[in-house]
Amino acid sequence: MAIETTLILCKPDAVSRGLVGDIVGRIERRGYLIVAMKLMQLDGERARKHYGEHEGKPFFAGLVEFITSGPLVALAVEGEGAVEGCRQMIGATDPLKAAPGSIRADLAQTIGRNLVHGSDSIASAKRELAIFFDPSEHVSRKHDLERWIKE
Ligand code: D4T
Repeated sequence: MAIETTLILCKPDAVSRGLVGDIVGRIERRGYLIVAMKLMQLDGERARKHYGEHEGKPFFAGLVEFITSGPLVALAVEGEGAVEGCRQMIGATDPLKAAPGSIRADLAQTIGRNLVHGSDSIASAKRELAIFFDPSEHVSRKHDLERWIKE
């Protein structure tokens, strides 16, 4: 494993339901480090870019409509194996299939309103982070990394 950076989105349903603090709190308590974070409203172009792999699928239009429907909170999250670790914390796409204790199992009911996005690979994380953040928006948490993460 290595220190990785992943993109986490608290989608518009999470913001609307007031669950951002809960979700961010779980990420922080796991020990992952937030290196960038912002509340923003996504435009259609960026939404289609982010969900490009799903273009042509029956749920694509609804997905873009939903992710652009209200503000979301985007985070760049850093830590040892953070891509896989965050996916574990988030749980399976369908909340009914998500592991107990995961964000989706605890807080969501349906696949179309599953609260959170987490990059599914290091390559996706790199591509997706560039959609949401300029490199200059990432802050260094080197000091915290050295203090809190030990192999
Ligand atoms: P995201 O990308 O939001 O972290 O979700 P996952 O990585 O867990 O799942 P995904 O990429 O397969 O799906 C992206 C997004 O589309 C919604 N969705 C998905 C949907 O509304 N209906 C569906 O049938 C599927 C497969 C939910 C998440």
